[in-house]
Amino acid sequence: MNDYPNDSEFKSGFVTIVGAPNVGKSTLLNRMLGEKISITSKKPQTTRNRVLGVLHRTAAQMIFIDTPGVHRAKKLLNVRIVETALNAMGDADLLLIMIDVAASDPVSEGLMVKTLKKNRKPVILALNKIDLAKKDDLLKIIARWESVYPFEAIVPISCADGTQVDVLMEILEKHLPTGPPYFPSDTLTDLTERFIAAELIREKVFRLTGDEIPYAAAVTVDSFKEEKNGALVRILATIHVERESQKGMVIGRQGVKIKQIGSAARDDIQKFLGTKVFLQLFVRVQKNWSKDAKALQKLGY
Ligand SMILES: Nc1nc2c(ncn2[C@@H]2O[C@H](COP(=O)(O)OP(=O)(O)O)[C@@H](O)[C@H]2O)c(=O)[nH]1
Ligand SMILES: [Mg+2]
Repeated sequence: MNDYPNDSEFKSGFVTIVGAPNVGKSTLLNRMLGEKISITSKKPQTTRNRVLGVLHRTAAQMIFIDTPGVHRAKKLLNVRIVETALNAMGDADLLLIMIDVAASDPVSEGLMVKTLKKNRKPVILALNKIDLAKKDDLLKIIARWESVYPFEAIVPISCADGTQVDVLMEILEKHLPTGPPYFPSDTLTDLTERFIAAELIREKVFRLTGDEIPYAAAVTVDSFKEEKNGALVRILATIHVERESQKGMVIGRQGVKIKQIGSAARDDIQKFLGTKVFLQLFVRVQKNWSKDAKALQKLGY
């Protein structure tokens, strides 16, 4: 780690991103890192596992933890998420709460604030999706949040077009403790390339199939081989579904759907790996994988 200046002013720390499903946590992480390591979609519960992403800046190293949402009754959802995140925060230095300004829910947000008050670490509030809000409404939303909790900062942002994301990063950096970096300067994430490839395929299943399939689907990478001195990566992967009928939907008429999924996933994996990718997909029925603990473990959950 001697590629960093030995600077007593250098900042380094963990930031946990917390918010209801679909507020844009994974989109924000990808935008800050400039790399897609956390998959996103319009459907809630896209993120299934914890994602760690490392952002290297001139004077700071920020380590972000992107958390999955939690399935619960709607009103309690935000509270549960914050409770879970507070419990899971462990050694985190900063909490970044994210709200969707176009879908705010005063009741559950009130409960969330109550939960937040048990926390002793600094909290920054990002009000996301301001591209969808009217200016008047946004001002009211800011005023409401200012009155309910002593956030270190409230930052309106849009992850869709990048508005104020740089400002948010400055503010996060300001509130990090000083200290040496935790990771070498070439570390982007603790996830393997193989795992990210599986996730990028799962993202296409989320985005390109109907309502039922995404939650019934899991993806495994069965083989991941570099060829031609690393210029080509050959990937064989399986999309697991729970029922024969779902298999039909993933494959589509004359294989149209699976071709779409495969070519969109290949494009993203190529971008991520920076090499050519040959991707071959299989679809397999594995009855009730999502309820079967053993099957879940096998699939990496
Ligand atoms: N209009 C708009 N959409 C956004 C913004 N940020 C994220 N989204 C969309 O919101 C959806 C959920 O985003 P995602 O990052 O998966 O949310 P997560 O569940 O909190 O991780 C996706 O369709 C994103 O493209 C934003 O600033 N503006
Ligand atoms: Mg997510």
